[in-house]
Amino acid sequence: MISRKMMTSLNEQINRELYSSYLYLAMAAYCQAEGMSGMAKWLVAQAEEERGHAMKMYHYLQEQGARVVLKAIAEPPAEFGSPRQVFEETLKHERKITAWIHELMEQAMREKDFATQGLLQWFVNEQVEEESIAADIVAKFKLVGSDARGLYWLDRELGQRGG
Ligand code: OFO
Repeated sequence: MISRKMMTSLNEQINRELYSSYLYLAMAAYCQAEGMSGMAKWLVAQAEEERGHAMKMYHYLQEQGARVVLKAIAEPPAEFGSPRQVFEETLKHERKITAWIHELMEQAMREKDFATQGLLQWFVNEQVEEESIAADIVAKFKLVGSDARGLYWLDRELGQRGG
């Protein structure tokens, strides 16, 4: 059993993960419209991964006999300026998500909720990976600058990601 407060916090995080999924899907649609189909493919896969994160918390709440309550998902932007800005935004977004996960962990520690700490440890580790991958892509964008061949290569490279 988990506290009511923890239940509310995890429900809020489900909403943030679903928003992440929606945001990445919006970014994918933008990149596709910009002719960057490899980047779009990467972002669609990322959107699916975020839905998986939401579902992980969804199932956990149910296993704990707690109630899942879904709230409205905010509208993501449709324009991002450039593909490079899409990935800079991705990194910023992931850092924000990491901060929220850490806040949840702090709450679970305060409440001595060991089961939720176990769940959140998975997310803490996952965020290290999420940030590192996004930072790596941003670094590659900086490297290629506005070189068309470089961008073509980066698009192909990101398109290698499996769904
Ligand atoms: Fe769910 O990790 Fe990204 O947002």
